[in-house]
Amino acid sequence: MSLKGKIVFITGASSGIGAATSLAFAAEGARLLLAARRVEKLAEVAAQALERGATAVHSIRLDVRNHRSVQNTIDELPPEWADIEILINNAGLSRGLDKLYMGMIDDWDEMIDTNVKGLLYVTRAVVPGMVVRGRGHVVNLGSTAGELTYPNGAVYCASKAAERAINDGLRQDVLGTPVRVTSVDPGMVETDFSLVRFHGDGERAGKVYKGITPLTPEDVADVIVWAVSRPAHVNIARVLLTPVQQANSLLFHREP
Ligand code: NDP
Ligand code: 8X3
Repeated sequence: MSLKGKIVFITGASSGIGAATSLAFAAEGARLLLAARRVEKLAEVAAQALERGATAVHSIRLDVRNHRSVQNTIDELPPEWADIEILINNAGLSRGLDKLYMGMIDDWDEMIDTNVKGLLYVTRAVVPGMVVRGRGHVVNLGSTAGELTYPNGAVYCASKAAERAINDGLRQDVLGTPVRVTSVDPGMVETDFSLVRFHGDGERAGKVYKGITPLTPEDVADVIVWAVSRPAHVNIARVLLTPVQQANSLLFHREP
């Protein structure tokens, strides 16, 4: 299925997987609606996207945790941007790596508000239009963390287990419409993810990828573009992808 001229809404487009996915859709000639809180980073991605071949780009400052602002943003889109055809629910983060009984409540709130409630708010604002128009595809970013919980990561893992349940539930609830729903579930991808998790501690973040060739954000973007470009009657329910040196969220082979 050609993606040329299709309106793709990507949350968390300012960094990592979201930025790479924006550029991958740009190369297909899509029209990109990019959202994140850091608009200066979005502007850089937007410029690169136009160079790569995006038909048009519209950037929005958006915090997905704010329900009212998510709904208003979608309701007030310029008419030429209103008919979103592909939604990439990518905005997300981890905070902390602590025993559950020692965890920081603020970290928990931020993960659940972003990864679960934010994803729900965006979905609730965008999918009704897809159903009415009779076309659409939602791609949610899950994780290996959503299918196997690892020590000290219970709340992040729970947020991705919730994503998995929401992905499956949405697919059931749009049955009978042409809307498609896919979860893309990566293992370890080298992005700012670990830097954010450790509140800016670069040394600690670097150790996460030690002795491993991690996935790149482009590897994940590739899978997302593949899933949405299948023929209209094909729904890819879920794709789990890991580095070769990762078997699941607990088991790694690290080179010395
Ligand atoms: P990055 O930190 O590189 O990117 C995260 C993106 O999410 C940023 O663009 C950030 O934008 C955005 N974001 C965070 N909070 C909000 C918010 N409240 N409102 C709007 N945007 C927000 O990490 P990744 O690219 O790695 O993460 C992207 C997704 O992939 C996440 O859902 C993550 O859980 C998932 N994932 C990552 C894996 C990995 O190993 N890296 C593996 C599996 C899944 P800004 O700060 O500008 O708002
Ligand atoms: C991100 C991958 O293993 O760091 O979802 O949780 S992991």
